[in-house]
Amino acid sequence: MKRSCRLLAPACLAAAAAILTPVAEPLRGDDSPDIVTRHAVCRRAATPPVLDGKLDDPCWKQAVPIEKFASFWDKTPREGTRVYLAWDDEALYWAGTMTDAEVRAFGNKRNDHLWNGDVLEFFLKPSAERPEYFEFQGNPNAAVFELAFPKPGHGLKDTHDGPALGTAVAATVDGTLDHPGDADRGWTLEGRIPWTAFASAGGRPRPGDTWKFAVCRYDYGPDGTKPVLMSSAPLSQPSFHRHGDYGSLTFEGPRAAGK
Ligand SMILES: [Ca+2]
Ligand SMILES: [Ca+2]
Repeated sequence: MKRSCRLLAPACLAAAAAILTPVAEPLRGDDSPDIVTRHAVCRRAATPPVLDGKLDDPCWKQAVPIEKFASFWDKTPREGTRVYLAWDDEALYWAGTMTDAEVRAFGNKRNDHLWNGDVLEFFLKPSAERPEYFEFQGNPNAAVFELAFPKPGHGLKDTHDGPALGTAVAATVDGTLDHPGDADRGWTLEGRIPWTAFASAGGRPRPGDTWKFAVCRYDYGPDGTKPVLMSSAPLSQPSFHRHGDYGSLTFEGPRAAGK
């Protein structure tokens, strides 16, 4: 299932610097406060979200947003990305809202190389003891990319050769897609990953289990500029496959009524 619809749809502080006050260094790196998301929780969804690219579903209101993204390899915080996660017995759900002044997409078929345009990527490694890890992507065209890597460093000459994992995404664009020269506002992605996708690594987690994860993004700007890469994880190099750097994601069990 792929659905896409498009929606047609800032204060200055004067700084009074004391002469003898040293200039503060930007708050970056491993020093507090943190600029990335090292730990996150994935809450149970009492009702699965409707994949329509609109994040008005109850599970997203309950989710703990993942908001700290950075190009950690050069210690640069990146604003404007907010990701939500939820799960139930059937699937893992993910959603993201991204501010973006130039929304552009590459690819509209499954496992096209979506990272040649704006894309949100979700990496998961279920076990520290096992080598398998997984990559999921969605772009503003509501195209999906899904791959199960049997081990780190496992290349794939043609990504279209990967077996279907059953993921789906929906996307909405607030602005004009692939229309340079005007000012867009952003885009939203909403996706579903069935637990069967993780069969090679043991399938669905149990409440309390912790996996390794990273949510990553390519944000392309005007023609001739390099895309901005960012991740929720403290990646020490600009490679999204460095699972040793990933954050941890704990799957919460059902919450008591009223909480
Ligand atoms: Ca929705
Ligand atoms: Ca962009």
